[in-house]
Amino acid sequence: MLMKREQLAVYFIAGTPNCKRSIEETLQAAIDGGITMFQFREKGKDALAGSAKKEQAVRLQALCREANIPFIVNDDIELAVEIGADGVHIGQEDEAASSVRGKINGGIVGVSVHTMDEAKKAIADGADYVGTGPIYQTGTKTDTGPVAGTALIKTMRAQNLTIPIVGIGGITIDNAAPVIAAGADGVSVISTISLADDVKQAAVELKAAVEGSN
Ligand code: 3NM
Repeated sequence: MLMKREQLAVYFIAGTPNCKRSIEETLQAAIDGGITMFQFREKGKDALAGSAKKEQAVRLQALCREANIPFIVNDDIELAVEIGADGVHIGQEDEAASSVRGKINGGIVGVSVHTMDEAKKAIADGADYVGTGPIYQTGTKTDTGPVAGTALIKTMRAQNLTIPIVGIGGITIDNAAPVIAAGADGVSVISTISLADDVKQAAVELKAAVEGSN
């Protein structure tokens, strides 16, 4: 699946430990609210592993297929290949994007970057998009670097990097606009959607915040 930069607009990420209701119910409501891409990130306490993780992935992939949005797997390249996911998202500690690209047969490769050098390397390695954060304070991931704000996004654009960019970390309906204004194509969120009382409505409002600031 080729990726269009518009597909990063409202990029929902979740694993089973992030959701108040079942992850299927949560993802379906988020899809109904208009998310444009989904990443299965099964990490942390009580995370599924092995066949349970795979079966969960396959169920979520089916919902994304039905809605025609990309289904991306975080880190687990083997799982992504096995189930034919639309792509993978990798961090700096994972293998290089160039090596992942060879394994996933035309799929989307996203890379987390925190500096200009990492961004340039990701591009040289053939990444389809880069994610950068934490833009704001987040309680969801505890091993992030310091809060970065939107400076790197602005620098990437000022230096004419045209790669699709998504911001991540602490992004809400109220603070999404500056991320787009800085030059990002979209926002990645976990808790703003996964922990919302009304998941569909949260996705609707986040999308409006992103589109309103274009
Ligand atoms: N990566 P929430 S921050 C998965 O900075 C992840 O690279 C980050 O969750 C990074 O939207 C983060 O609930 C957590 O803040 C995002």
